[in-house]
Amino acid sequence: MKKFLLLVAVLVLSPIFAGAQEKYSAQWVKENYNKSEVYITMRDGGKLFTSIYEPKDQSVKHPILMERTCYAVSPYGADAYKSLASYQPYVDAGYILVFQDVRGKNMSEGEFEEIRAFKENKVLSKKQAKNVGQTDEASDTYDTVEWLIHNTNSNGRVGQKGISYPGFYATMGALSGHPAMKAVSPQAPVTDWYHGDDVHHNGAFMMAEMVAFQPYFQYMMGNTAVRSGKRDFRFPELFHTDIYSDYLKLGTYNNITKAYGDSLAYLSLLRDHPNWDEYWESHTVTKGHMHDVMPAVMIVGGLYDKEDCYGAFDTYKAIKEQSPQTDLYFVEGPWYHGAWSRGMTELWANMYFGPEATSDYYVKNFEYPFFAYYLEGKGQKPKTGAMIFDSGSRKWNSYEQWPVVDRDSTVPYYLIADGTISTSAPSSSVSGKVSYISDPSKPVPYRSVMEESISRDYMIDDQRFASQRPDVICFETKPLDKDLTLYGELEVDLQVDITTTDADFIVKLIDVFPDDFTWTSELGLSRGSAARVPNYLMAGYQFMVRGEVMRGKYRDSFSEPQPFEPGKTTLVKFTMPDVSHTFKAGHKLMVQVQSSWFPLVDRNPQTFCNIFDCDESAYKKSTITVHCEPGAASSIKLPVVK
Ligand code: PG9
Repeated sequence: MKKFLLLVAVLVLSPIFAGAQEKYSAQWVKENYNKSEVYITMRDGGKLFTSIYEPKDQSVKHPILMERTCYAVSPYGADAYKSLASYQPYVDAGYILVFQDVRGKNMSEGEFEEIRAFKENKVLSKKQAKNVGQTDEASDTYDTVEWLIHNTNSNGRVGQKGISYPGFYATMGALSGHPAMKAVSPQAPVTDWYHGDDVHHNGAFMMAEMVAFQPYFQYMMGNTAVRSGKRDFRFPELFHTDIYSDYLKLGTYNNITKAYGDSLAYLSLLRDHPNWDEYWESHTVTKGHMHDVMPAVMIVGGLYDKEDCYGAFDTYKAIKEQSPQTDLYFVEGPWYHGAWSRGMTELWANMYFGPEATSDYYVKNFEYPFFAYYLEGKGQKPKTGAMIFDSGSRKWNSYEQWPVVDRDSTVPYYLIADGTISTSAPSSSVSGKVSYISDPSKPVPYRSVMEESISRDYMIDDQRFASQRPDVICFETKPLDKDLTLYGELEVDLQVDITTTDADFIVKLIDVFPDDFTWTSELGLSRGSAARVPNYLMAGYQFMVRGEVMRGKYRDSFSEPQPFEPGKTTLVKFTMPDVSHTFKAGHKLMVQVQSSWFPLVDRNPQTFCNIFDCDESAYKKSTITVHCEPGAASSIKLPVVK
């Protein structure tokens, strides 16, 4: 009897509970959306797999928000639904949500091309298409939008957004030329893989992330394996302990690629293109292609994004310069890669950035109002310009445009041989130089914790571990007597001599917290406060505001590397991604200089060669000397807000 009653209870109550499915969950989506999976045919006949979620309510026309991705539009299967929790405002506003596998990836047909080159002078649509071979991500977007507005219950207004590689596809979407594409948001967009994003920074190879990524990306996401279902590859067991030890043991780049049987196409391509050349030029969309951007564009980036911090600034500046008529918006927060869309709270690792740094704040105040205006005609037109968070004062600032201080208006802060920093160039009385030995067999670790993969936290880590090393030289001011605000571009000028023929230079700009600093006192909290603050010893914390590497052989030209003449004083000048940070009174400004950042960056053998194709014998110790003398002064040029 009891079992019977239990069964009745389940049968009677379940529809009620079913109806109470958690909103935006996969089950809830299944009950409120129709999902269709279609192959949309591009102008050259290629078919791209597209997953479409349409609200069941067909009584009104809906805006379309699309994401094109190389990372799979799972779950696959018409009856398999995804949670739309991360699309909450768009679900609430009844958007059609579209997800597409880009050409050559996962379930789509065709050949994949890394950061596929944008082709100028393409035909704009199938009707005009005479030479249909002219396709790229922009034309694939055009053809997709054309199909969507004629085959869904859309209001004829399409938006696109994406983070990282999907951010790159959003940039290409902004160049599609389709009149229905009204609003695009490239977020942490992959933009320039040679100067500052993901693969190289200033010509130096960002090894650990790239080597970890490529096998997964080429094999697991390649459409041959995915569409055939045959994933018959086996990755070599290269990593056994922590990445510092593992990569040191692996040694050369050739050892890594040989372990994969030279099967990782992109790693082989890097060996063939070690310098900036036509390949990189043609695959960097901001180099002259960001013209005639028709839709409104909101660029989003993280000041502390370890992958594409550079790309957000670069894309914004390129559109501002090359497409001045575009409604352009720029939002930069104190974020790691994708944080604004992936649950950022008011604190991250050892830092507290406050309630305006959260992803909820971002969506509510920036992203949704942008799409709502252009795709729904809702609300006031947002004010174009830049919204940039100050990671020192923890406040948003809005500007007509960014940077506030450009490179030509920066102020030199000179490195003084006694370890201080001065706004006056070194005079003969303080003239001198500082040396360290850079030993490739004992590279400077990129953080103090040993782990299995690169951590995003390194971007805001405490740098005290490094300042205690003999192969890291430090310069610092006295405690500041008033706030020092830096909003904009910065540059490094090092006058150096080395005892070999090549070297890397890593410079870190650091905010040194006072010796009595605690978050509770900083935030005016009572000692017993229950507020969430990081529980790390912050007294004397060395907060990395910005760090960047420069591969010395490219100091005069990224396309024509030059060896150093041992012992000859040489200028190494390079840029670092923009900053927005106030060093508060009582804090100190520190600069650290070193010549390895391992295994974040591959080791420079410190002999002039193609590092992607050298052997262990090339790796040599080098004595690095930084000059702080009249006529050979070293400095960091800072975007000081007067
Ligand atoms: N920016 C990330 C990445 C792309 C390609 C190689 C390495 C990293 C990303 O798309 O997530």
